[in-house]
Amino acid sequence: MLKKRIRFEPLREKVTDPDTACLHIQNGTNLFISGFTAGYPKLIPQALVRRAKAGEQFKINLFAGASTGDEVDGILARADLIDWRRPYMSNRGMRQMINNEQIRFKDDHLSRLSAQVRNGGWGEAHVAVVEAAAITEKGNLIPTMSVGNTPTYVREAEKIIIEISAEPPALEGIHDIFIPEDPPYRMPIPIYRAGDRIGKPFIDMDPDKVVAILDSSEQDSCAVFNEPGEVPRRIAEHILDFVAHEIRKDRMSPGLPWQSGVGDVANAVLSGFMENDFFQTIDIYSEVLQDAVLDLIDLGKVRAASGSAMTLSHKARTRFFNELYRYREKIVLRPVEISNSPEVVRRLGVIAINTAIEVDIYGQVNSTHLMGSKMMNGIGGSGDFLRNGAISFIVTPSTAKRGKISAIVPMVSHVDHSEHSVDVVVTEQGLVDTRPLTPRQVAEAVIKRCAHPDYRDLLWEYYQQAVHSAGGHEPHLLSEVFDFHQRFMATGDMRLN
Ligand code: 0RQ
Repeated sequence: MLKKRIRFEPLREKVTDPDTACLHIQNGTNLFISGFTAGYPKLIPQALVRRAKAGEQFKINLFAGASTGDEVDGILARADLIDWRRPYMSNRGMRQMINNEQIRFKDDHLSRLSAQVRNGGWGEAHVAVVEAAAITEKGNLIPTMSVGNTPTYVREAEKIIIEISAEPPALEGIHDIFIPEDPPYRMPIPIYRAGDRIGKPFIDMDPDKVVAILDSSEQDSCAVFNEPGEVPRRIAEHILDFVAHEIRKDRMSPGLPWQSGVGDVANAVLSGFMENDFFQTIDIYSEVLQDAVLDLIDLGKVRAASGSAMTLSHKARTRFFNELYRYREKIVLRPVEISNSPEVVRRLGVIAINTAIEVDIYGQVNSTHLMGSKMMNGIGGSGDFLRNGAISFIVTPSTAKRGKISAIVPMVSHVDHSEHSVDVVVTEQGLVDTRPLTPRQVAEAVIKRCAHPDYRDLLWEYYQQAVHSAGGHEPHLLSEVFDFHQRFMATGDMRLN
C-alpha cells in the first residue's frame, strides 16, 4: 500500500516508525497539524503520549485547522502536553483544562488563521504533522478528509512529518488547493459559483522538508448522526418555509448557496431539503459537509457542495469511498481561508445558518461561553458566515438543560456576534426576521415567537420594566439584566421557584 501511495520514489526512504519520527518534536515545539473535524494525524500524538508516560517532561504548542478527535485533543490534553492550543476545539477534557487555565487558548475566526501563520503571527512553524492519502509523482501531497490550514502549514513548516492513511482511497480530485497572496498584493479569489475549482488537486510541498513518513491504519473517529429530533426538525422547517416564502415573494434569488454549521440542527436543515419539493437543486458553500450532503447528492438535489472538511458517519464514509468517482463531480474541499472567505461568502450571497448558545431579546449572540465565563468550543466559522451572508440565521433550541436554561435572555452573557450580523432568529417555537424591525419591535417579537412559553412572561416583564424605567432605543435595566443567569447559578434553574 505504502509504495503505491508514495509515488515520489526518493521519499520512500523516509518511512520510519512513530517513536523515531516524534523525536523531531521537543519541549516548546510549535506543532502545526492537519485536521478539521476529520483528517488529523493519529500516530504522532500517541507517540508523544508514550514519551510523557515514560517520564519525559515537555509541552508543545498545538495549532490545527479546527477541532480534532479525542485521538489528538483528548489524549494530548489528558497527558498534560499542551501549552497553547489554537483555534477551535470541541473536546470535553481539553475544554475543562482551558477553563482551568491549564491550557492557553485563543479563539479567532477560522478564515483568518492561515494568513496569520504566513505573517509569522504565531511564531516559527517548527514542525507540521499531516495526514495524507498519497504523495504524488512530483512529491506533492493529497490530503484526506479535510484541508483546513494544511496548505499553509506545509508551506511554512521547517520540518514535515506525513502519516499516510490506508483507510481512504487516494482521494484525488476532491481537493482544490489555492493559497491567496497576502495583502496588499491579494487579488480577488476567482470563485463565482460554489463548485468552481481555482487551484490544484494537491498541496504543493518541498520534499526536502519531509523528515519522516508513517504508515497509518488509524481512522478518524466518526460522527454519529441521529435521525433529526423534533426540535431540530422544527427549526429546519421554519427556515425552509421562510426562505421559500421569500423566494416566492421575489425578495430572494432562488440560486443562493447554503451554509450550515455542524451538529444536529445543521444536518436537519439539509435533511429537510429531501422532503421539500420547492427546492429542486441547491448549491452548498459551507465549512463542514456532513452525511446529509451525500443523501442530497444521491437524490440529485445538489449542484455543487464546497467545504473545508467532511465529517461523516461510519456508514456514509464507506459509501463515499466506494463511490468517490460519483461524489467527486459534486464535492470540493478547500483551504478554510477560501471555504470561509468573507469576500467570497459576501459575493456569492450565502444563506448562513449557525447555532448559538444564547441569543438576547435584541439579537446579540453568544456562541462560545457558558454563563459568560466558560469556553464551550470556539467561534469557529460562525462569524465568517454570519457577518457576511446575504441572509444570516441564528438558530438555537429555546431551552437547554431540560428547560432549566432559556436560550433567549435579556442580555447575552458574552458577545460573539452583534445584532448587526444577525438577520433572522429561529428556535423550535418560531422565527423572527429582524431586518424590517426596530430594536424594540425585535425584542417584542423574539419574546413572543422565539422564547419558550415557560420564559415568555419573565422576559416580557423584564422588557416592560426596561421600557418604562430606562427607555431609549434599546431599553435595558442594567441592575437586572443578568438576573436569569444569576438565578441559574444560584438555584440551578432560570425559572422563578
Ligand atoms: O451540553 O454537551 O453537556 O449536553 O451546550 O449544545 O444543544 O447539543 O448543541 O452541539 O449544536 O452545540 C453553540 C456549542 C451548540 C455549537 C454550540 C449546552 C447543551 C449541551 C451543546 P452537554 P447542543 P450543539 C461551524 C460553525 C460555535 C461555532 C460554530 C458551537 C451543549 O454549535 O460551538 O457555529 N458553535 N461553528 O446543554 C448552558 C446555554 C446552553 C448550554 C446549550 N444557553 N447555557 N449550556 N448548552 N445552550 C463549526 C466549525 O467551525 C468547525
